[in-house]
Amino acid sequence: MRQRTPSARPGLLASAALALALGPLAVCAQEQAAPPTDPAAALEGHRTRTDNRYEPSLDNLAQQEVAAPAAPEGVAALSDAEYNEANKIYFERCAGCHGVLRKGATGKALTPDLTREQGFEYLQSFITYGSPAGMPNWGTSGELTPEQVDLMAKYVMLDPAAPPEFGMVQMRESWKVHVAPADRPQAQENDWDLDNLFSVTLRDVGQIALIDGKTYEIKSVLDTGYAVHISRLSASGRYLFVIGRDGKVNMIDLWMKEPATVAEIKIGSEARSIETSKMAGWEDKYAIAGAYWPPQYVIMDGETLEPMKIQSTRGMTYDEQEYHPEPRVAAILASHYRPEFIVNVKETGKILLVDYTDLKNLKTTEIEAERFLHDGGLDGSHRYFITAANARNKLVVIDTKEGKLVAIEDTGGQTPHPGRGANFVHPTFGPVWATSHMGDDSVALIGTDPEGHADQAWKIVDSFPALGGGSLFIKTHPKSHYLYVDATLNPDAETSGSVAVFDVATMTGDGSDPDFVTLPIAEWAGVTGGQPRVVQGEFNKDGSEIWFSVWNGKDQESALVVVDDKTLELKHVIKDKRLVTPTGKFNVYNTKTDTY
Ligand code: DHE
Repeated sequence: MRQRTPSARPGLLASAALALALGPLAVCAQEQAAPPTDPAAALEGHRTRTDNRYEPSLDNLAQQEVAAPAAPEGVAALSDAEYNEANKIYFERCAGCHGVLRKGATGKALTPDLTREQGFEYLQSFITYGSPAGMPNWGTSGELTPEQVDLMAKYVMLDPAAPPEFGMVQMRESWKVHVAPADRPQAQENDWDLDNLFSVTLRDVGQIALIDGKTYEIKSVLDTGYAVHISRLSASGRYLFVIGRDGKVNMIDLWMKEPATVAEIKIGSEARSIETSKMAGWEDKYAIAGAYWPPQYVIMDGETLEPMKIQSTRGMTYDEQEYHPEPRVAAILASHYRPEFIVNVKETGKILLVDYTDLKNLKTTEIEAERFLHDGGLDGSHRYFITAANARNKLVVIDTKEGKLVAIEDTGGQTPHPGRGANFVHPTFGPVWATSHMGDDSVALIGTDPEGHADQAWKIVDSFPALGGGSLFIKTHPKSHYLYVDATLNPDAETSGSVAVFDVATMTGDGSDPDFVTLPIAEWAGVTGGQPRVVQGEFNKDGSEIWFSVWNGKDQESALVVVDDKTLELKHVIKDKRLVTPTGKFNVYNTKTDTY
């Protein structure tokens, strides 16, 4: 068993070019240290890491017009126009770390009592040069002009703009049932192979594409919320749920002759997660969606999206037991062992097991986990939930059968980002679950077999390098012998356009790094212009192919590349004018059965 200590690699050091390429991804500080007293020295020492540039951009809140607050004596006033310009920059680039209310999240608090004390020059210098502990160098990187830096320094000395709450009244106003359950088909009315259908996020056009997994035909393109984040399936596979970053949920009936949205609702202003009830006996009964703002989740009727129960996640952090005003809801998964939803609450570091059997007498198990919980998935047996507390470099393991914390392990890497992770049987360590990292090139494996491999269970059993830092997703399939690792956010174009593939059979676990082959996915796509980034592998139903998105700018050509899992050769390229900024892909069968 070994754990590698990854070294800082030059390829990881993000540049202004990276930030520009990432476009809408916000870039903010994490747990920054004291501001620089000597700006020149700070510039010398400061390098912004890739993972510091992958923070939530609250672009929906950024669009809300607000009136400039009054400036107290000694603080510069801003006009409404200036305040709104600053507010937009703040929500797009800073709120992801410093919080909507500026009370701190992964980054420090920026409340006026603190910022007025620090003063204009100090703030201006900090924003310009950043800090080695995580604050990007906004000014010297060229991402903000000197005028914008000044504006932001003044803005953070004024009172924060508090966006509105979004409760039952607003949710019900936004809720629409387009086709009542009684008027929907009694059986599948189209001849689509639904199990092998892919729902593909078309990020920047607020749409999803439904693509046949065998013929690669785009069967339909449907309008959805803004920048859809993920798709999930009802347990039966009939209903497809997608959630936009603007909190809009579309529920699509795949049985209709022409699948369409049968119900919709908005559950907040900023959201990233959606899931459906999967416990035997509760299939298709409920859906749940989580919001970043307001910090809450809502349980909805699984056939109509009628909002039934809204729960705020505001509360105490698990460790210091201090109040946090805006703990975001990150990943949500459905338990297969109990009628419960597993809800990651990011800033308080709690995992909630929400029992949906009796919404009037709601029972919730609150597990002390680790702060900054983000994404995660189930192990191969579906009993254990493994999730990344990514700003803490930790994996947390929950036993969904017993409803208990099992382990918290340091991955040995920087900022784990597994997506739902990858389950496979390692030749030496038995069943393991894998994550890659945003902040370095490492892949970490955690043992997941407490019965057969008790010594390795819930320990990081191996760690080895893949292509480079900036990886977002890792994937395999029970029928595949390969492990695929992307490097989407790597600043090097060739690296971010490629995927590393490990042959599981060659993983010896003896301390040597397993070899990998590099698939030049973006090159295979043959798209012209831009810097296409390859993101998120997703298998087809039978595990014979893996699809990757070649994600280019909105006005540039993008594509989906299909790789043959047996030969690792290019099988097909899907190109179409309608495939604008494809990112996440969700195969119906694999998503509904949690196969990954
Ligand atoms: Fe994601 C999953 C949050 C940026 C593509 N992303 C998730 C989940 C969360 C999350 C909480 C887990 C959902 C779940 O399982 O219920 N993502 C965030 C952010 O806060 C962040 C960092 C910034 C933001 O402003 O949203 C962010 N994510 C991105 C992207 O830029 C990506 C690459 C492209 C896109 O479409 O926006 C992206 N995120 C994805 C995908 C998944 C995801 C494809 C699901 C992966 C899977 O296999 O399950």
